Amino acid sequence: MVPTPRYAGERVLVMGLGKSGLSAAASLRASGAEVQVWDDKPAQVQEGAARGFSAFDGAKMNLEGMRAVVWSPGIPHTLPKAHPLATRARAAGVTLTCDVDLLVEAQTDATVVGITGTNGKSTTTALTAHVFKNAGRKTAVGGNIGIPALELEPLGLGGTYVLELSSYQLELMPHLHCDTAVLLNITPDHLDRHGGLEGYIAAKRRIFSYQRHPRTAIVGIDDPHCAALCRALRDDGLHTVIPVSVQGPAPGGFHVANGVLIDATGSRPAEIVDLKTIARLPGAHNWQNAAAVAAVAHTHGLSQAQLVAGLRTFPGLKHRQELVGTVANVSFINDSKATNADAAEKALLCYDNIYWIAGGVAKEGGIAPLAPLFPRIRHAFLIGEAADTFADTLEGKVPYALYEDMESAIEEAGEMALKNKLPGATVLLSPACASFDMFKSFEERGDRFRDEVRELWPEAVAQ
Ligand code: UMA
Repeated sequence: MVPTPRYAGERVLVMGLGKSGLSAAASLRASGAEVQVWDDKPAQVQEGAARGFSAFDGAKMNLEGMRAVVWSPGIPHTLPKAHPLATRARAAGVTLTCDVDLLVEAQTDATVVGITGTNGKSTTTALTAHVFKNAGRKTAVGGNIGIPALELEPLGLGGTYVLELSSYQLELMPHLHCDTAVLLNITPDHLDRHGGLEGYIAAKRRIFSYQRHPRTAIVGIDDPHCAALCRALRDDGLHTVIPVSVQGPAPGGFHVANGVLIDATGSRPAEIVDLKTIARLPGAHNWQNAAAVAAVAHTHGLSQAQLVAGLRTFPGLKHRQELVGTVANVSFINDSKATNADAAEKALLCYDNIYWIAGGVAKEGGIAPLAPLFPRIRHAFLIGEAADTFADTLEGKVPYALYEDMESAIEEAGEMALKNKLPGATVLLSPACASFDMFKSFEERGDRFRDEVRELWPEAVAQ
């Protein structure tokens, strides 16, 4: 646990008792703060009580003299409608902050690498941390990736925190100071929370605020929003800007050409590694992640050999094109994190001869945007609420069948793939849907996929 001694003897309210709130409350209490907590869900108030935190009704609580409100990032505080407690706190002049801010405020001697972007931030964060740890650096990884910041170890001087930062967290970080800040890409997301695309971009841009030496800004330049931001950062002259691209050269930065990662920071571009030879980093989206990691490693003095060793040994993340196993040349891939068509597209692009398990609670537009990739799909196995609509979209283009449960879909998909013996055949769970009609979360859906594959084909092994 990271202690937060600056709050010793101060009154602090922790709003929201999910993962981040509970860990913030624990750190603050252990550091001598007078902690009050609140959550709008009675079950979470009880969870707090079970850990010894007394809840004060947020609607009635006296906020005068409160040092800060540690706000859970998922709770709207401004848009689409400000939570009344946020409005009251601001009126009383109390700062809204979040657990990650408390970490960077407490660990000023440690190095902070912050990573954001609409897509790929979890993989880039995990990969950066893996490369650093593999090179023997004292490293801790957390933030939006699912590990609350204050649950990490105190690292102090010589340590590096690799933090995934969401747009929600970036808005709640008055003490943010990344030594190295990475912005991978921007496509419209969470627009209701930020009042539109401009607000979302402004939140992402905050990652470059108050940076400390070497003030390195690593920016993916393959979308127009980030390309414009990269130019603006170069123009301001305050940052060391390193561009990253998988679509073309990135002078002074890192790019990927035909799968080969290239360092163009020196006088002559130098090839680092052919990413096509690294099975755990499939697809152009992962190459962008790898190029950003190369830029971070370069900034922090890692050698090319250390970078490549880390890239090659990265075990990958669960539920993101996770290779569950291979049976007689058929690969079983768990991409349960793909909760929309955009994310499923990234996986469909990586494989040929796909036996595709899809469905759940569809997003607007369904799978229609994926039509150019339909020729890669040998058969679709549809589940959940969206099955009928997806069937309409696939009609006449891709053979399909509907299933009551995911287990039957997995069994049929695997049997068909094994019988057809097509080269590079892949049974791919990449649902293009949220999971809530059949599962508690995308994690539960992915865990069930992995368990079922291993039960049906115990010989499936992930190399
Ligand atoms: N709550 C209220 N009032 C409300 C709404 C919620 O009291 O009006 C309470 C809920 O009852 C619940 C708590 O707030 O008890 C939940 O807080 P939270 O949503 O911030 O969730 P945490 O469990 O604290 O998880 C947060 C991040 N969640 C969000 O940003 C939504 C996690 O990111 C992060 O991993 C975790 O902190 C640790 O840092 C998740 C996420 O979905 C993965 N992030 C979004 C994304 O990636 O797109 C931004």
